[in-house]
Formats: sequence, C-alpha cells, structure tokens
Amino acid sequence: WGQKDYKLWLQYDKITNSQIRSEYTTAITGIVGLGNSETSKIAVKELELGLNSMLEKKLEVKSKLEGQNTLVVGAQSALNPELQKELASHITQINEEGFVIKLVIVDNAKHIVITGKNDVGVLYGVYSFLRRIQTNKSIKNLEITESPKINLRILNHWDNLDRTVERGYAGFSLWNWQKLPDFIDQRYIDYARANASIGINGTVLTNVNANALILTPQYLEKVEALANVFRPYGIKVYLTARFSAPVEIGGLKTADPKDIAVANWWKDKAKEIYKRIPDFGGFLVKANSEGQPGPQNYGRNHVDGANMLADAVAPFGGVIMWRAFVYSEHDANDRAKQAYAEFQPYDGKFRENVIVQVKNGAIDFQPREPFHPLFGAMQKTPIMMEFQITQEYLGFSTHLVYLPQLFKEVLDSDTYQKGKGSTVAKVVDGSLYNAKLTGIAGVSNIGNDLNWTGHPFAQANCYGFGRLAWNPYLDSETIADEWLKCTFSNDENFIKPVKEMMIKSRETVVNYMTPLGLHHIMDTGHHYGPGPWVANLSRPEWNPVYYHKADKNGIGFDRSKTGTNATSQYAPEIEKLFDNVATCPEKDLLWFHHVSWDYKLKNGQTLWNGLSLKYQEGLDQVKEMQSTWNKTEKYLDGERFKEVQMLLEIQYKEAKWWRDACLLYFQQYSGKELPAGVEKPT
Ligand code: GCW
Repeated sequence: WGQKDYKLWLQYDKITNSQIRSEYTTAITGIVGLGNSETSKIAVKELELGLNSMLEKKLEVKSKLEGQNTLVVGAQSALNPELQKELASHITQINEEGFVIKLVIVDNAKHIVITGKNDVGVLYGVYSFLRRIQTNKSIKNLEITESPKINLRILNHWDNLDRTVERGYAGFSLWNWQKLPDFIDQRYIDYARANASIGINGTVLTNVNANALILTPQYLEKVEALANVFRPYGIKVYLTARFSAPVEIGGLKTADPKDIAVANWWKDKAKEIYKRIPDFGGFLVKANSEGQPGPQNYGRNHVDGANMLADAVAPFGGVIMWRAFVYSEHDANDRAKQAYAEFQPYDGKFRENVIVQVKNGAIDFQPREPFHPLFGAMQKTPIMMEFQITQEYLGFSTHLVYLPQLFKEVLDSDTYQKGKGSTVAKVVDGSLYNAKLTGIAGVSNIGNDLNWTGHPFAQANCYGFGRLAWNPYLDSETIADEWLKCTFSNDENFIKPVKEMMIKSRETVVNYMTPLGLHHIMDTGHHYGPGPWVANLSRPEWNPVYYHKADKNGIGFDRSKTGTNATSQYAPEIEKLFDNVATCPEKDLLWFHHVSWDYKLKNGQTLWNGLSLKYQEGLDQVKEMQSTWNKTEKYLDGERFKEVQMLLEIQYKEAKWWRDACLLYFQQYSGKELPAGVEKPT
C-alpha cells in the first residue's frame, strides 16, 4: 500500500505511446556521465532510473564520449574541449544554478548534452529533461537555457523537536531527532531528491515558534548529519533562531541585541555551526510575534535584532530571514495594518544579508487575501515571499485545493509601486528594484505519512510551489498539466477534466468558506470548519466576529478611508481602487468595505442573495469535482482513485457544513429569506 503515492511526481511510468517512445529510444542509445562528485553520480543514477523505466530499455552508462545518440551529462568543466566550445555561448546565459540542454553534433555524431556551470545545475537539467520525457514532449533539436529566477527557494518546516508539526496534517515530522545522527532514514534521501527535482535549494528544519535546544551541540550534530545528506542535492540547511537563546542555553542574563556579550554569543554560535556545516544557510526568525521573544523585549527594534544576527553569520556567507508577521494586542484597530506600519519605516536600515520574509497577505494565509502592502513598498530592503503550502485555513489535508492558483494570483498582482507592471513577482525575483538577495518560502505540507502530504492532490501544491519558486512567471495551468502527467497519466481524457477540476478548486473553496472578501471566520485555534460566531477570545483580533463585523446594517471590515484606512498602505492607484466600493474588486469587497445587506452587486443581486448564492455555488462545485473524479477510475490505480474519492466525499459534507453554518449565522443579522437556488440548510 502507498507505493504509488510515495513516489510523488517521480513515477517514471512506461511510456505507452509507442511512436513517442521510439522517438526517445532512437535519440538516446546510451548515457555518458562526466564528473565524479556525489551530485554528478546522483544525476546519472536518476537518468538511468527514469529512462530505463520509461523507455523500458537498459541504457549503458559510459564515462567517455563515444558513439552517437548519447545523452551527455556533466558540468562545463567536465566536458571535452570540443563540447565546451559548442556550448560556451549558451553557458554564459545561465547563472550558477542554471542548466543548458542542447543537441550538438560533433564528429558527425549527434548527442544531447545536459550541462551547467556547476553540478547542481546539471542535476536540475536532468530533472527538467526527465520531465520532458514524463510529459511526452519532443526532444528534437533541443536548445534550452534555464536559470532559477529566485535565489532562495526554501521550505519552512514548522516541525517541533518532539516531532509534532505545527499546522501539519500529514503525520509527524520527518526528522527523527532521537535516532540522528547515526541513523539516516531513507526518507531523508527521498525528501532531498524530490525537492531537487523541483529546484528547492533550502530547508528550514525547525518551527518558527522556535526551541533554543536546536542550537545546542547535541542537536547540531544531528543537523549536521541532515546537512550532509542534503548537500549533494543542492539543498542547504537553515534553522530557526529563538531570540532568547543566549539566556536559555547560553547562561546569559539578557538577550538584548545591543549587549556585547549577547552579540558575541551569537558570533560564537555561528562559528560553531559553520565549523560543522560550512554551507549552513542561516537563520529564520520570528520575533515579537504571537508571544515569541524578540528585540522589543529589551526596548530595541527589528533592525537591531536582525542586524545583530546578520553580523554573526555574515563572515560565513549566511543570511537572516526576518519575518514581518507581527501584530499586537495593543493595537487592535486593524491587524492588517501592523506589519507595514512596523517595517516600512525601516527601509534601507537592514544589513545586506537580511531579507524580510512577508506572508502573501496581511492577515494570515486565508483562502483569499489581497496582496500584502509591504510588497513593493521597501525599495532598499530585500523582501521575500512566504506562502503556506500546508492548508491551515483551507481544509487541512482533507480538502482538495490546488494552491498554485492562489500563489499565482498573488504573484501576478500589480503593486503599482514603481508604476504599472510592478507585480509582486517582480518584487520577489528582485527585478523591480534590482535586489541582489531574493527568496521565496513555502510552509511545508510534508510529514511522515506514506504519501508525504496527506491528500494525494496536496502533492501538487508542493510541486507547484517548487516550480513557481524556480520561475514565478510559469502559469498554474501548465504546472497542473505537468504534475498530472508526471503523477498519473498522459491520457488527455484524464488530464483535461482533472486539470479543470484542479484549476477551479481554489475558487470553490473560497466560495464555500469565505466568498466576496470574507476572511478568518474559521473556528478558532485549529482553524478547521466554520466559526463566524466565535467572540469570546481574550485578544479581539483572534475572534472571527472582529473580521466579518456582521450586524443588522450589513457585513464586512471597513478598511477604507471611512474605516481603518488600511487602503492607504498601497500605492495610490491601488489605494484608489480598493478604497472606492464601486471599483474595489468584488472578490475583495468585504475585506475592504462594510456594505449593507441590500448593496447591489455587479450581477444585480443584493449582497445577501449574492453571498448566499456563492456558498451554494461552492457546494455545487464540490459535487462537480466528485462527478469528474468518479469518471477517472480507469486511468489510474485503484488505491489513489479510492483515496481521493473518499476525501472528496468528506469535502462535500464539509462544504455543506460551511454553507449551512455561515448562512444560518449571517441570516440572524440580514433577517432575510434565502434566495431561489439556495437549498435550505439542514
Ligand atoms: O497563522 C499563524 C498560525 C501559527 C503560526 C503563525 C506564524 C507558527 O496559526 O500556528 O505559528 O501563524 O506564522 O508564525
């Protein structure tokens, strides 16, 4: 059980179309593996594994170029002078992690060469080439040059040292701290391989709600063992730094960043870590947020804290990813405004090796949020994106939701901060302000479940995150297409309807959970299922009622000028757009405006009727997903078919739960009948 699921998108099933297969078998008669590093060996092994299985042919591996129609794999420096010359102009076009795949003719013999400046680029090229074969694309006259557009492509694991995973819905943490460092679980290797296949080059092993113990020698030797496993796959290890660590494990009286003993403690700690792990990536820090310690505990600010840590890792090339997810109970006026208010004034004050990590929206990983106003608002500070791959507010690993739709909506948003076309993607890839340090983080949905992610389709979210981290301009439909083909089948009769189901699934969940800009109305604490009525928590901004503000007059959070004026944190063009109820996109309406139940929507419906119809639409869409899926049985293994079928059944029940709960609750305020077309809640 679970074998297919375990293999993720690296199934390497036999190519069933014989015409296509023969194109491949003619063009590839053997592999020439150049280079001796661990990474080169992995690259060649992967090709053998993939090609032998997909082409059903045992390819011979040689270490010298001879014959013809071979696949040559090796970094630029490992190629013979003739090949080097052939490829030189292409190699100049790529960066340190990029690759070239090119058909070359030497001595009248054709070869396909996969090369790069470094072995890891070659490895990425190998996965890209294999993906072409997996998706049955032509390999005639190949001439590809590709580089990742973002430097740091990182998974954030919210994994605790006791192996529980905060907001994890796929079992326990992969990291078996008790058995490390001597026991290397095969899963660590499989994890690294899967990540390398989509271009992930960093992993933060530990929860942002950090435990200082990870920085003690007893744990660092375990971290070192993991780093050794991941290194050949191009993956660097990062840790979360608990700001109060100097007190908790260092025996100091304070963790004040301006205290010289504290700064020295961190410097020594960095030295100690780099001695074990010379390519250690650096620290991710959650400070003065949700009760975590930070510089403000000592009357200092984020800049003081981040720069002190930055100075500790700078001599070794490390970075500090300082999170901007802050909000405080002392300013309950509008939580959405706080990160911008606290961080924007610090623009230009951080060290060069600090990057500020900003969640995609200003509240918290909701099914839909407008883009965070900090994107584009700090010209002199590198800003990195934090997406959540794990579905904290989107039905855990029970609901099928294809998140690249959400990711792309954010990346494609135009901030207007440097005029039209200043998209979030351009902030994140650094092109808008020529940022040298760029990054994107995804809060991982991986655990030790047999299928890694809980829901078989949640694998697509992991895959999609990696692909967008590599290239934020890819479109989500292409990614879905790739993933489906690599994971299940190339049969168009399967691909077409299932892809459409995936694409629609994001809007579906918005419809049955939080349509028209509603947000944070999930039941409190666990964030699963509806809870718009919750009003009794000690901090106002934890209560769903704070967010929807439903009353007899209407519903929605007024963040316009007549309200909290959060709209003023956006560039003037966007501010104007959001501020005016008539121009505000309807999908964000109740995020920015409190409108009456009789407010007329663009389709002529009253708000109450429109809202009710959205909830119904969401439910109907889940039914459609079920009927689409029920027709796919013959295209895949019974196991995965059945799993998804059962999960969709739960999703249907819970979409109904959402619809019924929200409509009955809001109806108390609207005082209106449900419109025609909306079934009576039961
Ligand atoms: O959304 C909240 C989550 C917390 C999380 C926090 C954060 C890790 O509910 O579980 O803590 O965000 O991002 O720091």
